[in-house]
Amino acid sequence: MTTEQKTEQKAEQKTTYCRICESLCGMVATVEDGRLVALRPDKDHPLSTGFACPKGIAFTEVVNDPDRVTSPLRRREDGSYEEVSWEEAMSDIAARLGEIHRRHGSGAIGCYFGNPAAFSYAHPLAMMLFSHGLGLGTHLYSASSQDTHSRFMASQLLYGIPSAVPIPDLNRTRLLVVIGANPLVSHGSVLTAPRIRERLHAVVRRGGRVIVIDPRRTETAAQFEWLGITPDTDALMLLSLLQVMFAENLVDLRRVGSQADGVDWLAQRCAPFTPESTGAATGIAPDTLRALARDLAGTPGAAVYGRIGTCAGRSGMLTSYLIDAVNLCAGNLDVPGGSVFGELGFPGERWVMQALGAVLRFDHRRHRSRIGGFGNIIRTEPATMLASEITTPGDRRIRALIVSAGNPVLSVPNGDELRTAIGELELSVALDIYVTETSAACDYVLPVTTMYERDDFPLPFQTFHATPFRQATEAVVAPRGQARNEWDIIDDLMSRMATRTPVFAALAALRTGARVLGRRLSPRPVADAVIRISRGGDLFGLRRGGLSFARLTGDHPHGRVVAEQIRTGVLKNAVTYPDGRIRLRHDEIGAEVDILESRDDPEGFPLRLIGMREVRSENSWLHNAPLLMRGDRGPRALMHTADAARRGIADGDEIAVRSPYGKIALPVTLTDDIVTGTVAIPHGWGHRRGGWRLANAVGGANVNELTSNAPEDVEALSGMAWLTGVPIEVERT
Ligand SMILES: Nc1nc2c(c(=O)[nH]1)N[C@H]1C(S)=C(S)[C@@H](COP(=O)(O)OP(=O)(O)OC[C@H]3O[C@@H](n4cnc5c(=O)[nH]c(N)nc54)[C@H](O)[C@@H]3O)O[C@H]1N2
Ligand SMILES: Nc1nc2c(c(=O)[nH]1)N[C@H]1C(S)=C(S)[C@@H](COP(=O)(O)OP(=O)(O)OC[C@H]3O[C@@H](n4cnc5c(=O)[nH]c(N)nc54)[C@H](O)[C@@H]3O)O[C@H]1N2
Ligand code: SF4
Ligand SMILES: [Mo]
Repeated sequence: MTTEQKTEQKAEQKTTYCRICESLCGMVATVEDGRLVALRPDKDHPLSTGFACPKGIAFTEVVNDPDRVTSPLRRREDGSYEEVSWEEAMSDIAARLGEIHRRHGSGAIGCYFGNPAAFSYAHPLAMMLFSHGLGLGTHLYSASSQDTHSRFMASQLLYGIPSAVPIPDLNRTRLLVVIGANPLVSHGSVLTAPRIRERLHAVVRRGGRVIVIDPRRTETAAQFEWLGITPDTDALMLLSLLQVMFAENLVDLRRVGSQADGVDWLAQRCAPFTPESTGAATGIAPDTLRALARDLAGTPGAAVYGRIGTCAGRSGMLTSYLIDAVNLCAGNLDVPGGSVFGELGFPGERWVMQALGAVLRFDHRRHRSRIGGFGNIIRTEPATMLASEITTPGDRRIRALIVSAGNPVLSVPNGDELRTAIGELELSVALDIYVTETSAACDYVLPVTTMYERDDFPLPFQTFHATPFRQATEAVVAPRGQARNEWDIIDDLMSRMATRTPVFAALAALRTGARVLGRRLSPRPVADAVIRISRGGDLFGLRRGGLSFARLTGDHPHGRVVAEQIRTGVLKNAVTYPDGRIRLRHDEIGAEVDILESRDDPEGFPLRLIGMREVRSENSWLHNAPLLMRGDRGPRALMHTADAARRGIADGDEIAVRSPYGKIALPVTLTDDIVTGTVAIPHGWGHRRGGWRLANAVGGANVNELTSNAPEDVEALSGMAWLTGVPIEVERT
């Protein structure tokens, strides 16, 4: 037997899936002596069929990273960290947190959970139970206010519930218009579709078209049709699409009237926005826009899809609303190949969602952030206000903060101010796998498991699958060092706190009950129940051969397609207003349209900043994996050759970028593949103080030093951060 064969024998192959991005590609983990030694794409996964991107493969380096936090750390006076035991860390945190709660109430406590939390079924649940359990005053934040709040708010207005976000029916569409998304790099967002590149090419192969509307000729745009647009003008462009559809009688008014109220109001509001009147601002020629409106209305099964580029401008909520309005008026909402609503498919889903929608709408009206007065979206406040909530004296001032799976110092506008604010807290605790720009500012860093060290089911993404699909996994390896999963840490914290709110008391009772049965309190039954009652589930034994958590991991390790296509004709279930009808007419939408026409731009900042995701980054946190950092990594600005020439800037020069809110410096690459007047800069860089050596060595500039955390720069209704279309000027340094 060769050495290789011996290793083969000793090594176990475990089927699982990647949870870095929303594609959720199938993976096979090679585990040797309990250690993860390799990850490769799972050929037998029904949707990703042997595909994984470089990040997915490189994740072994994250799990085994020598710079990973593997025991609880406590910060010393001088800013360095000492290792402490879990017992020491947890008893101190519980005592201090309990004391702050007793003295100041739940309003003195803030919790932020970042993007990776959404990939675990247990983690968001733990954060919700903890923060709401402390009382209704707790400030809860997530990455969503920098990502999807505008989209959620539009859905709340249109359909009565933030979670009703339609996705393009990728499998059947004949015309896909992608606005402000770059799926060839991002692999899809609010849309789970592994091998998305092939799936887009398949649209063209079956005779359809893919059009990308983006200020940059992105990796996606380069492979399909590109329509360049001036940043932050999508709302104008969409209003014009609607104007053309109504003016040219392309809207089937009877049909739309059967789905929605307020069509006349919408027609009247968009009437002034002829393509001629918006063309100068958007940069899109009137004829091109007219043709697009006719194609959208004339193609059975066409879909408009928007993402970060349409969500993160100053009018993200209005833009998201208008995308759906265009889909609706073109006759493409809730039809095969159009823009469709995923569902879990459990009995009584409609009534459960109606109740949930009513609660969330009430909560939005009722609970306002202390600074800025922003309404809650899915119970979370705008993270852009976090720094001010810490530094502004008064009732409900945040004095203790728990950050889990987030790096808000780099991901939220005005990171510097947030870092300083964290330093002023009475207590700050980070749950992370690394010491980052954010956790380095915290009193404690608690080591957590990576995705391969926990069981999982991607609960939040179930309704965004382009092909309805279920997969669950057991942990592939044991936690490294003393790492624990977030549920166990938060549960332990709650059990140690003397706080006796109704939720804490109920959890204590459940914990005791579990102990009597010789078990620990676990959220797994929640995920199991969702799987069992949803489409394909075993309905707790009523449906033979149906799915449960255990059946998924045991009998279907590669996952299971539960329906070939997304069901259409489900609008009455998706809309949670009691009459089941879409509501187009809203004063808030009217007000946003008015703002479009009255907005002034600051003088001296003629260029516009946009974001740019990179193939080998995931927001701020894969910059310590050697495989992903090969070559000349680090953020570079991308700007048009003509804009550069006018400023005497050459390719590779170091430039200073100024906005009214801040200034950074970084090297520039020149290109003609970007709309003039636009500069693209990736986010997630700016590593200096963390414990990750490779990331620090590259460092890079934090683009969020150019964005604003003033309340007036946060979207009024949704609390969405303003991250794209920010006015800037650049010069050679
Ligand atoms: N490789 C990689 N993949 C990722 C991530 C990552 O960091 N790296 N992050 C993940 C996360 S958290 C998310 S939310 C998703 C995001 O998924 P996507 O939204 O698909 O990704 P982005 O690259 O941000 O694409 C936004 C696009 O909008 C364009 N844009 C900017 N401003 C405007 C505008 O005003 N109008 C229009 N029409 N377009 C505009 C940008 O040029 C860019 O091409 O990606 C996920 N996947
Ligand atoms: N300018 C600009 N800013 C942006 C964006 C943009 O396009 N432009 N995009 C925004 C978007 S869409 C997003 S989603 C946010 C992301 O914002 P955040 O979620 O705040 O930041 P991330 O960089 O994703 O940081 C994730 C952290 O979680 C840690 N981590 C990884 N896995 C786990 C885990 O399993 N458990 C725990 N506890 N920790 C883990 C990582 O080490 C890292 O520190 O950034 C936003 N900010
Ligand atoms: S595209 Fe890459 S990062 Fe995203 S799930 Fe697949 S392998 Fe993971
Ligand atoms: Mo995101």
